[in-house]
Amino acid sequence: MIVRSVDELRGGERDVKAENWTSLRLLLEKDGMGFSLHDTVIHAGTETPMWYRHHLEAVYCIEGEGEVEDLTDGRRHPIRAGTLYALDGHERHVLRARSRMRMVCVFNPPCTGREVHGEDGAYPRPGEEPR
Ligand code: 9YT
Repeated sequence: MIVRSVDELRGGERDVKAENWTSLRLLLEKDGMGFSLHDTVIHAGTETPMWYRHHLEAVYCIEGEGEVEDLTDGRRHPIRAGTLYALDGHERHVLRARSRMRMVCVFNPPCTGREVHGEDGAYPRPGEEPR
């Protein structure tokens, strides 16, 4: 059994910071679960384009509010605590955080560790070098 708390991850290699977000990676590929699980804080007022070409991602908002825009159809969906969005079609999207947003994110296949978004907003294909 794996038991782990975010408090013990802060400042370590599972604590990954990018310009618009900071993410604590509770489960990664090496944990052998077949998915990764992230506790991610999106900074207030930010706009983040993303595209997971090689992953499916589910994102469950537990704090804050904002919106996600699906760039494949232009639809904007309000996001608040209790709302889930799941990218079941590898959609390009933009996340806009009106306030600080805290999100629980699950990736399949699992993230390996140090990924941040590439120039195209994507994470590398599993097996490729993390950027
Ligand atoms: C909403 C979001 O950013 N999901 C991705 C997870 C997080 N940025 C991470 O751990 O890379």
